[in-house]
Parts: sequence; C-alpha cells; structure tokens
Amino acid sequence: MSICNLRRPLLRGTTIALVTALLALGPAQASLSSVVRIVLQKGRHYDPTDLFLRQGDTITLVNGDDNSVHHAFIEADRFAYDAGDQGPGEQATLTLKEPGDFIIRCGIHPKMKLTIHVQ
Ligand SMILES: [Cu+2]
Repeated sequence: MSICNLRRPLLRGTTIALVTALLALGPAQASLSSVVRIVLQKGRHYDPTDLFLRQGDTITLVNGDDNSVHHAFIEADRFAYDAGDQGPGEQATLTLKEPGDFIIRCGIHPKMKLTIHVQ
C-alpha cells in the first residue's frame, strides 16, 4: 500500500513532462507544415473573394447560411474539383496541389466567385 502511494506522484510528474514536450513541439511543427484557410459561403458570396496560398495548403469551405445549399467547383485545364452539394453548416475541403490562379464557383449561385492564387 505504501508503494502505491509513492508511485502516484511520480507517474503524474511524467505525464506533465510529456504534455509539456508535446506542447513545445506543436507550434514548431505548425510553422513548417501547410496552412488551412477557412472560406465562408454566405449570402451568395464567398468570404473572402480572393485568397493567396501555397501548394499543399488546404481550403475549408463552410456553408454559413441557414437555408441555402452551395455547390463549390473548379473547372481548370489541369484539374477539376467538385465539393458536391453542401447543406447549411456543412464543410468541404480542397487541398491545392497545382500552382496558378483558379476560380471556385458555385453550381447553384452563378455569381459566387472565389479567386485563389496558388504559388
Ligand atoms: Cu452557392
């Protein structure tokens, strides 16, 4: 019984040290890895309407409307993207693998445009 009481504080100290080490690693890894940008689909607009990104970055498209469905897509020479129908609150992701300028449109709202500039 006395052995158990002695071991508990030691285990707790080890756990705290491990968590501290992981927290210290987090920001360093984030700065080296790709970026995730949130784009809102709301009121028949993309917000923002222009995005500057690097290859490997990811866009998360979020339908911020209460009632509208959106359907983001890209038709480019080198690749195509189709998010499918996104109901209110739903998300879709797109990872950018090709450099260049591309326009993300909406299959339901023709005036919705988001220009992405990928380096
Ligand atoms: Cu739309």
